[in-house]
Amino acid sequence: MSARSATVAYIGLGSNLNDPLRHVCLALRALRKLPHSTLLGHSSLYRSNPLGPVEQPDYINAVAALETRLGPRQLLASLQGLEQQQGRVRGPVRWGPRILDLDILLYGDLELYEPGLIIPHPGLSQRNFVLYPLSEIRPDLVIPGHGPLSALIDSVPATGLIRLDHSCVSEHLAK
Ligand code: A4P
Ligand code: MG
Repeated sequence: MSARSATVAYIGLGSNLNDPLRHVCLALRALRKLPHSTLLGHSSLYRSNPLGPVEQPDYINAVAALETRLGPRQLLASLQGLEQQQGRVRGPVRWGPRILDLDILLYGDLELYEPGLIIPHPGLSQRNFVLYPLSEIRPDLVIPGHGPLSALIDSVPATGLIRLDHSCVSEHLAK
């Protein structure tokens, strides 16, 4: 890998199939071990109402801050690798239920609009299950192209979003 300076990226985690709490916890553990990267921290876990066209279970969501020397494409490929390792099968339905979804929400100040990779993530500014966990770890964040996170929060109610008192304890991971 060519030398690249470290950038702080924010990763959105979501799961609503096959013990979602466990899958989000496993994904946080996997992010901790991601090459060329350091997990700086993560939000609480949240339960959220599903956004999407099909009837599906509630989601567990969280946001992680990752300092990384991976470029945006390398990071996306690594995250998709983690999704696959945890058994994600891409179904035909967009926004359908999934074992694990890892989205790049932000990558430093980067604004990118390319086939297969859009940063900031296009749903970020309207999704309470992204904005509230993000503000838990970086309330002062300014979102490229959108402005202060605090202003976005003011315009998006926390309807259906519940912060969980759940830490990813080892017996849960050991299952
Ligand atoms: N892609 C483009 N930009 C990005 C990015 N910044 N990060 C591309 C990650 N991927 C990005 O994603 C489809 C394609 O998006 C990828 O191949 C990648 O090249 P996917 O994960 O295969 O499919 P998807 O997740 O079903 O589609 P999409 O449009 O990314 O959906 P979202 O936006 O991820 O939403 N409700 C609740 N409560 N909580 C959730 O977490 N998540 C979704 C999925 C729907 N409803 C939800 C939740
Ligand atoms: Mg996705």
